[in-house]
Amino acid sequence: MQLRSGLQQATSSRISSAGARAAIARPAGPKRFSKGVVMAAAVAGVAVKEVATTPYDGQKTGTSGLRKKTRDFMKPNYLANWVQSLFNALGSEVAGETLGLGGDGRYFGVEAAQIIIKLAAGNGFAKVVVGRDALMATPAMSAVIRRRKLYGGLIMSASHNPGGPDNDFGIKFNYKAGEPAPEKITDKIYAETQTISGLRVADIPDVDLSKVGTTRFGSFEVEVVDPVADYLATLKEVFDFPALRAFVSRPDFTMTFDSMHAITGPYAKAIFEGELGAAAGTVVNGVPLPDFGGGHPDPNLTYAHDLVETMWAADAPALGAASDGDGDRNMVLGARHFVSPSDSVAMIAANAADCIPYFKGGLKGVARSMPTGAALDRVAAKLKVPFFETPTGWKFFGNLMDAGKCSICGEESFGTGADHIREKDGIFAVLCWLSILAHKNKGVPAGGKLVTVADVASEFWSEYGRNFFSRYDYEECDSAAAGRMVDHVRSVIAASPPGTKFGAFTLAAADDFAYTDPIDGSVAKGQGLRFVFDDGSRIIFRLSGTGSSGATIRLYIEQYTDDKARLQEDAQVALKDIINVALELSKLKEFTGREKPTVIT
Ligand code: VG1
Ligand code: CO
Repeated sequence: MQLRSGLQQATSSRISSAGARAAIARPAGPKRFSKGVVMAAAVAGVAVKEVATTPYDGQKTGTSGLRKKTRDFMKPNYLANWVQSLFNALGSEVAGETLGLGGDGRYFGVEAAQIIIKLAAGNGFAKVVVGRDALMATPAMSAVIRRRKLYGGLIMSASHNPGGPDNDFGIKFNYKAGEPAPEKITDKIYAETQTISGLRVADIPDVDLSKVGTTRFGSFEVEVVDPVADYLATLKEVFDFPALRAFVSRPDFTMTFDSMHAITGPYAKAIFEGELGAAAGTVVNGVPLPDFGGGHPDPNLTYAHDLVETMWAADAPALGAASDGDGDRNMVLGARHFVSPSDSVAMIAANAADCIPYFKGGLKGVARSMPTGAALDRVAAKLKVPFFETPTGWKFFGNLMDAGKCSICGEESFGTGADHIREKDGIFAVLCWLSILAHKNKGVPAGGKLVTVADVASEFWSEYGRNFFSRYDYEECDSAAAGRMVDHVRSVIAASPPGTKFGAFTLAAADDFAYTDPIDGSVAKGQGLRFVFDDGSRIIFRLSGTGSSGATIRLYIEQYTDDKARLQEDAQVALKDIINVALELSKLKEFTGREKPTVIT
């Protein structure tokens, strides 16, 4: 509770009179503070303290929110500074509005929620809707914002980063349509954090977040809600739950879902075991723990190793899946079969209209992030729907969806989603795969051979060919060394005109990816160094924007084949040559001293 004592330490607090005035709209533009000013009540009946503060360095939003060490977030006013900066950036818009709030259950979440509630009341919000025990998965927050028409929501999560006092905490803001805040908002927040001088804190007690119900302070309300209900209602509008229930209850079908001790436990239990009637115990590691059981809640082949073992066993279930800390990522596996996320989004898109009621009328368009494998491009061409290639990070999909140009989108980083909400959605992806399997197995009698995940993949590859894809992560490298490697790769790009040979590959183009949003014209530059070869193969380098210390280098590799004899090849074998080209041209080992990546996908 260091942070709260930080608020209390402030010497320049003033309590304003708690008059019976209605909410006062603050003037547009950032709010500036001057010592000793008595603040007006932001909401009728609530006294507001003005608390002096000073800026912290480096409160810059990365790919998805602000992520730092938990101990940084626990420093006096660290979280409050960022939240107040957000409210300053939003200006008078927030007066009388309702804010959503919740997080992935990691350490410091409940304390953080109490701080945020006081700031929301102090800044003129009329109401906060918060998940019970301050819990709310990222996709669920997006659903809550949309269903309840909230002004926006704050998600307390560092997603797939480990949690606990010695690991990471994070915060992100989602806006009116449920989408991650666009860069024009996050840039403003950062500017505010550099000059912040005061906090507007409502003088109200902590709220009991353990029980569903409403607490009132004057005309300010805090409503504690079941974190699952709205999200489930949204998913019921997308999928045919009775059909899925019938399929899941087949005695010859089994599945397992690993919540990795993170937020999806309560959701997965309610949906798979409750609504769909899967056997008790289908959901494993289903109780959210403040430190995720000491694990790394990132659903990939390295960190979800228990699930991988289960799925490679002789008696493996037909479907296995896992999700990350905040529930927006998914990994999908069949028995002894890994579905690459780049393929997963393409396979879902190819089958969506036939298998999922929400997409019955066809897709409006599809989108993927630039480093994501290009299988989805082929599906778009076949379906004759618009296709978009965006920078890494979900915030770039929001505008396309709001404009009705994109139904399904995905990222290679285990992110899959659709326009039912504005976030990637782990459980949604699993329900998509269940829907595909349910549809393809409709005519299979009990005891017959079920169509498997591997069968769905093979069928797709024989139709479209296969985009082999792999990502190498070099986590927590020395930042300066990583920077030097990036500079070197830039110099290689500058010196390599089309036609340059790299091993057996001939360069078609190389650049630093930039994106112009087709809806609002905003431009995002410096989004990844890419080499595209004349056979469509690609090598991409990016620095991660979600880490909390050091630099994580991501190397993405892709190569296409329509050679029927090679479709089932192991991706690492298929990509061996091009991976070597990437390591050589970047001198990655030389610059970083790393012999091997930390994670291979
Ligand atoms: C990573 C992924 C990116 C994803 C982001 C947030 O970003 O590469 O695709 O959108 O994490 O995911 P970066 O900058 O580290 O490469 V989540 O589930 O952590 O909110
Ligand atoms: Co996440």
